[in-house]
Amino acid sequence: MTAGLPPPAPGCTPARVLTVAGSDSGGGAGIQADMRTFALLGVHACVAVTAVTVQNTTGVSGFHEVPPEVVAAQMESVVPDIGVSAVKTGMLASAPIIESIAAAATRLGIGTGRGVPLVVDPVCASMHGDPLLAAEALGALREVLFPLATLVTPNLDEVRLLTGVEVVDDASARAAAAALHDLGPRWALVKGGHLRGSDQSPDLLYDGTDFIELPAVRIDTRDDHGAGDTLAAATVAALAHGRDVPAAVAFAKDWVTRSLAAAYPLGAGHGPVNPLWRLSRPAG
Ligand code: PXL
Repeated sequence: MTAGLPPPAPGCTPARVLTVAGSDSGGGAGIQADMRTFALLGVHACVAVTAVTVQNTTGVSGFHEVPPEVVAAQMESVVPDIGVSAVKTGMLASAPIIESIAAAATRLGIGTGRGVPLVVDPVCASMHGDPLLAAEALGALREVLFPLATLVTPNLDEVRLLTGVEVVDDASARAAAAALHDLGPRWALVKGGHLRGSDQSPDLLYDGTDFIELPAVRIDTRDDHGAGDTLAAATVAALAHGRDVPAAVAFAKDWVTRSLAAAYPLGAGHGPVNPLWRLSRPAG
């Protein structure tokens, strides 16, 4: 399936996307993860930076927020000029940044029912538990951004923070998907990758009517930094190539599973998932 997305012909303008996200100085997650996957999947990515994190493979020691109006200005600058056919949000840091993004998205025709699909990866904390979103910003995420989202892609910790539902089995995963969908997105994806004690990593996709199960074998690696970003970025790339949401998510699930299988150790902590497996031919 990953053979999937057609490469752009030389000299031809590829599909364009926008990522609204934070920078990871270690190069594993955030914008840097998004850009790797976007490039390998043949889309041109514009960037609206929300925050500059200071981090390495052992954790996040701090971050500097971009002023909310500058986040919106980046979006306003690139979207009318370059044109984008799908948008992703990742680390958003604060409620004022979320509100500014939602207002800009509405002005620019981004979001469910507006023409340009919006994938919201509700990043709350790093894999080490370091906060990447102010606790008081959860309400803004739920109330302002989720209703605009075509798809939301929380992991199980984010599901608990956003809905109060603790996912432990299939029934609670369905309850969580329904609670997420009630917050307004067109589709909700509950990612099972953080399910404890399982050799499976099942995801569950829900549109308010049908549950779609996306099974996958768990790849047992400590080098999984940037997995969530990579899944959402691959989904956005597939949407930009014209796939519908279930097909885009299925494509992305396969992409991230292969990228986890190819992950490499780095530094003293957690290495990144590795979409560079796609470059299997030697250069030259
Ligand atoms: O993987 C979530 C994420 C997103 N964005 C940034 C991050 C992280 C996790 O550490 O640092 C900037």
